[in-house]
Formats: sequence, structure tokens, C-alpha cells
Amino acid sequence: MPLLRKERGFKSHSHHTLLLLFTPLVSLFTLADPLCASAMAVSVWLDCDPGHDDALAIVLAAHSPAIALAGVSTVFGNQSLDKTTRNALRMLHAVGAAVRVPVHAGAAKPLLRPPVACPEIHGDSGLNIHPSGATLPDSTHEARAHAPAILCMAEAVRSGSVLVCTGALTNAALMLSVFPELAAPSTRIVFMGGSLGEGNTGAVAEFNMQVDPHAAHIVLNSGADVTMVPLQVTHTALVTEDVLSRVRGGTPDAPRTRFRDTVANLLMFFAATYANVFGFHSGPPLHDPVAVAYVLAPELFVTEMARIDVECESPLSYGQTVWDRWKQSGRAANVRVTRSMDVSSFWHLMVSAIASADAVSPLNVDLATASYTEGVTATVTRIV
Ligand SMILES: [Ca+2]
Repeated sequence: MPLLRKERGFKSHSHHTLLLLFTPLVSLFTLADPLCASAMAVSVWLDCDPGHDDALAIVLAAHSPAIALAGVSTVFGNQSLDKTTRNALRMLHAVGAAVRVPVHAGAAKPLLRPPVACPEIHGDSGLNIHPSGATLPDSTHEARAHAPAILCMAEAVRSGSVLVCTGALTNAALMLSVFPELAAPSTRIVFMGGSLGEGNTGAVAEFNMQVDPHAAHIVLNSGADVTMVPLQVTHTALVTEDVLSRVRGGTPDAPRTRFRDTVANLLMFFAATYANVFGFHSGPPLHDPVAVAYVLAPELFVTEMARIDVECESPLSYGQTVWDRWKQSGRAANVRVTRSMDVSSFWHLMVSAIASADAVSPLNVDLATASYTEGVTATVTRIV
């Protein structure tokens, strides 16, 4: 039996192949007939801490025809909860999804450890933009406050949504603890985080795991169907100059829009901090959309069932995802770990989603002279 296998995933390969071939066509159906698109889409609840790579995860989740984005919840992490919530609202506004996708503010601090933030990578706002770019405007919408985030998240999961986590696992751990009936294989959780080797916040710990290792422990030992997207995979999704060019429109004479320009300038800020802090000079790794891409197109990934435990106590290595590669512990596998992905196809999905968002973004509309309705193709403002 081979150690590695191609993932069969949540839907058939033939559907995905058709989807790739006819993405522009399907995008039209999304606008013209939401029921047509939703009939074939996987429902996703995105739990995030935007964050530059979370921002692109929002683009991918909100603008992939094969995903129906049921809701977004936020967590402390890249910045304080207030800031990550504001950033989620700003990105959903920018992609023209502020009305159809509700935002819920979740946990402001880890279960046990003191809260942290990551301004050295994401800036004071959590979503700083390159100085050459325009400011990302605030949304006119606010986070929903009628019920706790984990209650709404649980309702979505109960209805079949896949929970995609791109920040600390605090909200997911709280949901599984408060609603223990969801700690079962029918609950599907895909998270960006962990490492099978070196870390990015310390020698061996990845940031999302290190900031709340106790939450990660709860999720990994919950009995849910858990998939981990570790650094070894996300570090293959580098925002190269070629990727940046495609984000801007693909060709030198492609129409530049405020939306594309904003996304490019967010990525340029991210590129600068990753170059300064980690020495990534070929472009920063766009971690979080990779977890969304796994739900969208699992056939692009090679996966392996594995035993993963989280170190919660050691001052030297807390947050380390300890990978029992050679099954020395004798304990059962508890996590599906992605080991590699088709990087070219990942960028095809990401760039297609950016094009879809660009078509309806209110950032492309001069609101002083034109009206704007969410989901309707925007009048593009070209930047010269
Ligand atoms: Ca994140």
C-alpha cells in the first residue's frame, strides 16, 4: 500500500476538470443564477485572522464557483480581534460580498496563553498596504452581534459546511467543546498551520499553532475529520513576480483597476516584510488560501494520514506539531496531512478568483457618480 496517495476529496475529478475549463462561464452563471452555482458548490465557513494571506483566502472563498461561503468568523492572531474583524469586513467589501457573507467576531485571546499579534509581518493594522497603494476602505457593514460566533459556526457545520481555519484554532476548539456532538467524523475541518519540520515562530513551531497550542490539541484530538495544511506545502505557494503580474491583470496593457491594484499592493507589503524577516526574496508564501484550495480542489494535493500531537508546555518548543512519521508511538493516525500540491493549478484558481472579484468590486466604482449593487458587474475605474 503506498504511503502517499492522491486525495479523492469531496467531489469527483470530472466535475473539477469541467470547472477549470469553464470557469469564466461558471462565473457568469454565478451572477445570473445563484441557484445554478450553489447546486454544485461546497459550503464553507472561514475562520480567519486577516492578515494578508487571510485576505486572499477570503478572495478565493468568496469568488470560487465551487464554494458557497456561508460565513466568516474572526480570531485574534495576526492582530487584535478588533483589527482582524475590521480587516475581514474590509476585504468582503472589497470583493463585493459584504451583504451576502456575514462576519462574526470570535475569540479575542487564546484559551490559556496570553494573546499575541504579528505586526512585524502584517503591520499595525494587520493588513497594511505598500506605501505606493491606496488605502483599503472600510466597509459600511459591521460584524453580526446577535449570537456568539461559535454558535453560528456550529449551525453552519451542522448543516454541512466545511470549517476552514486560517488562524489560531481557538474558535474551532471552543465550538467542539461547547457542542461535543460536533466532535465527530462528520465535522470536516481544514486548517492552515503546523509544520513537519522547522517553524516560523521559533525553531519548530508554526505561528497559528504556537499562539494557541491548547486549542490545536483539542481540535487534533477531537475525532473530527481534520486536514492539516502545514508550512511545507504553503511554502510552495510563493507570490513571485510572475504571480504579481497576473494579479495586476496579466499583460502590460491589461486594464489596471483599483481592486487589482489594491490586492497587488497588499501583496507587495507582505513581500517586503517576508523579505526582511525571513529572507524570502523570491516572494512571500501565500499560506492561507492553500487551505481553501484544498476544499475547492482536493485532487491537486497529495495527502497522508498521520499521528500529529501538539507540544503545549515546553518553553523550547510549545506549539510544535510533533509528527510521528515512523509510527513509533503506536497511536492511531488522527490527521490527514497534505504533503504537496500542484502549485500551477493553485495559482490558476487564485488568479481566476481575483478576476471574478475584480468584476464586481465596489473599489472599481466611482461611488460619487455611479450607483453600486452587490453582485452586479462593476463599472471599472481604470488607473492611469
Ligand atoms: Ca491567518
